[in-house]
Amino acid sequence: MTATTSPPVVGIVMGSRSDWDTMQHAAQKLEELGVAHEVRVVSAHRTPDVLFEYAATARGRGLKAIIAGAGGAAHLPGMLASKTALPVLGVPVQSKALNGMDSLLSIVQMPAGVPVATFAIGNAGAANAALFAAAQLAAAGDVAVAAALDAFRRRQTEDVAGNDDPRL
Ligand code: RP5
Repeated sequence: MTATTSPPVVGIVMGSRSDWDTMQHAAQKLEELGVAHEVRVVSAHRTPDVLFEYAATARGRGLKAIIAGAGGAAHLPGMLASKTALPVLGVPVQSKALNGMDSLLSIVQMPAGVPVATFAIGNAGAANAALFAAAQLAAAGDVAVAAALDAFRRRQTEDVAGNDDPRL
C-alpha cells in the first residue's frame, strides 16, 4: 500500500499483520505530516528472502528511512540494518508473553557498526519513530515536512495548554 500519490520516502514494515495495531500509529503520523510512505509485512523469520530484497532495493526505490516494528524475537530491524545503510528506526511491539521487553532488548542491543535507532515499546514508539523520520527529512532540507512538524508541535502545545484542568 502507498499512502500518498508521490513516491514513498519512508517505508513502514512489520513482522506480522498482528503488528498493525501498533504500527498504524506511525502511518497516521506520517499521513498527518504529508510524508509519502509505504506499508508492508516483511517477516525476518517467515519471509527472509523478502526482507533481503526489501532492504537491498530500498535506497534505489527512493526510500530515505525504514521504520521497522516487530515483537518477541524481534530481528526485523536489525536484519534490515545489516542489509542497508539507510536509517532504520526500530519499534518494539508489545508482546503478550513478556510485555515487549523481549522486543525491546532484541532491537536495542545491536553490535557496533550496525545501528538501529530504537524507540519506546508500543504505540508511543511507533508514533515517535514517524516523527523522528520526519525530523530527519526536515533536517535534510525538506521544507514542507519541516513546516508540518512545526505546526504539529504548535498544535500539541496548544492542546495541552488549552486543556490544563484534568477534571474537565
Ligand atoms: C513477530 O512475532 C511479529 O513481529 C509479531 O510481533 C510476533 C507475533 O507474530 P504473529 O504470530 O502474530 O504473526 O515476528
